[in-house]
Amino acid sequence: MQIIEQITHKIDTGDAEGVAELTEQAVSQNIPAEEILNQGLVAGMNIVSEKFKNNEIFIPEVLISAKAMKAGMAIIRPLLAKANIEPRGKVVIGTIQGDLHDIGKNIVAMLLEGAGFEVIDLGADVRIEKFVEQAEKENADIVGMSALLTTTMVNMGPVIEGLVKAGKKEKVRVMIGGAPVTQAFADNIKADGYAPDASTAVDLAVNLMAK
Ligand code: B1M
Repeated sequence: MQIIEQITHKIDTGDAEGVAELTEQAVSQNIPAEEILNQGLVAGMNIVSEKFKNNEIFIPEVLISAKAMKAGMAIIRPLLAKANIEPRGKVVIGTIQGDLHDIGKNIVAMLLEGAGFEVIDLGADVRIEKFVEQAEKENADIVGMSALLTTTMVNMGPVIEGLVKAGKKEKVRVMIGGAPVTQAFADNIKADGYAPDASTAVDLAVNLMAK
């Protein structure tokens, strides 16, 4: 089995130590960090997602795999972030209020950093008001919100309304994503952009900065 496939397998089986070890090995073999992320780590999490959906595994197993995913991400994060470059823009990002899913958001944050953005990561379950406060405090160019639940994506619209009320919407662009989010939903809540995956999120952020 190739090393990347082994990483995928270790995510699936929730072996954090194994993932860390193999990720180190892949890095030392000069396999590009983006390849390790997309073909190895994310591919593993996709298998886990599918099994969870089909009731083949349950929350404890998913958490163990999520921990393994984080072990691998910690190793490649510094490689994705380019040092000493003028930031392309400042992004305040977080998972929306009520929602604890942070794996996808972390990947988006990591790739944005890698593409030269300064990223302020507010974490998960971020209050609606906190997005507005932090956008103002950090003088953000972009606010990025992630939601994985149909019950929490509805909290994204009020953030945009909060930015409008605070007189910030003219300056700040809002981008959203996460499994249940769609372009139609983004249009409906008047977000400036939606991205279905982390690579598209980077392209979107670059385009939003040009506007
Ligand atoms: Co949860 N969960 N979960 N879960 N969980 C889902 C989302 C679910 C679809 C599973 C299912 O039932 N089929 C379902 C939601 C159903 C719905 O709302 N329609 C669900 C549920 C129901 C729940 C709980 C309610 C379960 C319970 O307690 N009964 C509970 C909710 C807790 C809460 O948040 N309040 C819960 C809990 C959990 C865990 C804690 C066990 C764990 C999260 C661990 C963590 O994140 N630290 C978990 C996980 C892991 C999942 C699944 C299996 C995988 C999510 C994931 O990490 N995917 C998920 C099933 C699924 O999505 N098919 C599921 C991998 C990740 C790389 O993809 O996050 O989509 P994703 O991110 C992508 C894109 O969406 C995009 O780029 C990323 C990378 O390409 N993207 C953006 C994401 N954010 C973006 C932002 C952008 C742009 C793009 O701009 C800013």
